[in-house]
Amino acid sequence: VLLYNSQPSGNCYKVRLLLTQLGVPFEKHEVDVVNREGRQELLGDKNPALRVPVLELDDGRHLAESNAILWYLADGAAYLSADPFERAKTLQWMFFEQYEHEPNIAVVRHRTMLGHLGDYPDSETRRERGHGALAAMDEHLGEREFFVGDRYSIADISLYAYTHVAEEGDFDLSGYPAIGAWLDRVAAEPGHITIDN
Ligand SMILES: N[C@@H](CCC(=O)N[C@@H](CS)C(=O)NCC(=O)O)C(=O)O
Repeated sequence: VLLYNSQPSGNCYKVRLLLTQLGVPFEKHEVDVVNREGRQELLGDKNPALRVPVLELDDGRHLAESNAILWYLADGAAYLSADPFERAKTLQWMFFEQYEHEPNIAVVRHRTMLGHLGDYPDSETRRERGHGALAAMDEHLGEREFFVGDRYSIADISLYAYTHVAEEGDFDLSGYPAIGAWLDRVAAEPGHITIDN
């Protein structure tokens, strides 16, 4: 398979991590996520949102949205439960990731890395909401090892991607001990790779 990729993107890292843990070989096509020039030509017929990640299957079909890609790749494997309730719980946490977590933590990190944080009036609101998401995660993880069904799954991969680099957005994680322990557990999973891989 081919992955339209941005190396620092947590959304793309989710897919690289799962592909690696599944042992699926893949190639990367690097896309500049700051400069939008040529994006329509490159991704127009592959992802209506013109964003990465986009996975190109060997038969030429394309799939976008990081969590949809995780779901497709993990279905039938150990990283996604076969139990209907646990599958719905997995979706619950992946929607949480896209609504409560990523728009706040990933956006603040991105702006911080580019030195633009202060240019946006909503940055502090996003930081507060990001902390709200982290507090919810910390409470959930206080009683369990992983997000769903007490085993590592794509819910963990989805939430790990931007949590483990939250400090690049100046989110202090020291007040979230259960998240700290969970980050270590995820990083100790067989086949784990870091975001620079
Ligand atoms: N909801 C999408 C978000 C994808 C996304 O925001 N991709 C960013 C990189 S992390 C991107 O392509 N940005 C370029 C742009 O918006 O022009 C997902 O989960 O895959």
